Amino acid sequence: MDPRAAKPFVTLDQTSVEQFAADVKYYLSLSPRQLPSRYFYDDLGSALFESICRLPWYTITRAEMRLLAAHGDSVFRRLPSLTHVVELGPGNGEKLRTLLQAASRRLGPIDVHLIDVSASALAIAAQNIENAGDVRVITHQATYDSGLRDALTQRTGRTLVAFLGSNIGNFDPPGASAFLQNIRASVKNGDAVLLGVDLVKSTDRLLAAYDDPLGVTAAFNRNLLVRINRELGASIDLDGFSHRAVWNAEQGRVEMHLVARTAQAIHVPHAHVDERLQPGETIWTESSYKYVPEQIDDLLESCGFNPTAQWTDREDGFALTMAEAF
Ligand code: AVJ
Repeated sequence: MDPRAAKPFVTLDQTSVEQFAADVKYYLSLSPRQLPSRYFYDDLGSALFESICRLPWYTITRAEMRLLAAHGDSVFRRLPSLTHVVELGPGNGEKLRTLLQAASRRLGPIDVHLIDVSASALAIAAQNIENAGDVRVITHQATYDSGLRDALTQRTGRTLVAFLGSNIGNFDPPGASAFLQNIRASVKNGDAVLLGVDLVKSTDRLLAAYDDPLGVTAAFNRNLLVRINRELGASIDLDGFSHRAVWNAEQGRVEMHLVARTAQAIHVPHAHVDERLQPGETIWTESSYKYVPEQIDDLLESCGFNPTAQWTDREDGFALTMAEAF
């Protein structure tokens, strides 16, 4: 069947309640206790994240949009005969739309592959990108790994893989390397990556971005508990946990935690979880690694990509880096 007949077409690969339950059980039993940050993004969590992006204290989104608008044309100039763009975790699609619209010459026809675990995010992103030029949007409801494999088997010509929004910050250093090496293994020489990465800045600014005065990030964090209650039949006392952001200078990351205000019991019937937390005990829910520009180049190079351009926003400390597979 001509894939152009169904547009956008969707590949199913949904995270199940069973997987969520298994992850909650496993990660809560670790020391220190954890919950994976990928579970932030249900409908409410995605809406809260979109609100975070509008907060005056969270500068990542605006800084990156400025860079994409200002330098998007340079990105495409460096990629003549581009035929495919793959974006991992497109969010609402506005970043990629801004990039595509920055091209001064006519692009296309271009196949745009969007990969995300959230069907609703994909639908919104696809809509936002479909009218950004001569593009055909193909969505993959999948994890990055399987979605990427899927998207790249359909590649015919030169490909750009975009990983924006400082999403790479959620990987620890070995994870970030493994992730980029996996991309490298799936692309060909001359294909490129575009990486948006938040930079190290003053502790005050880093903490304000992850512990905002309006409490939106706190709500985003505590929504994990809301999900466990609703989806796994638990009755965790939401008021029993407070939000905490920490700058871990040694590791170069902002950490988010949920802190038990008093002794807390976490009983999750569907996950066979029965944990007791001491007052002050924490659940580590996210790491957002921050980079210095040279670290980004080194990371890319060590993973088989040759950095060809880097644009930085000095005001908000953000870097957009382009690199070519060698
Ligand atoms: C979407 C992973 C880039 O780490 O800054 C925002 C998520 N967490 N506020 C980030 C997030 C708290 C965000 N990323």
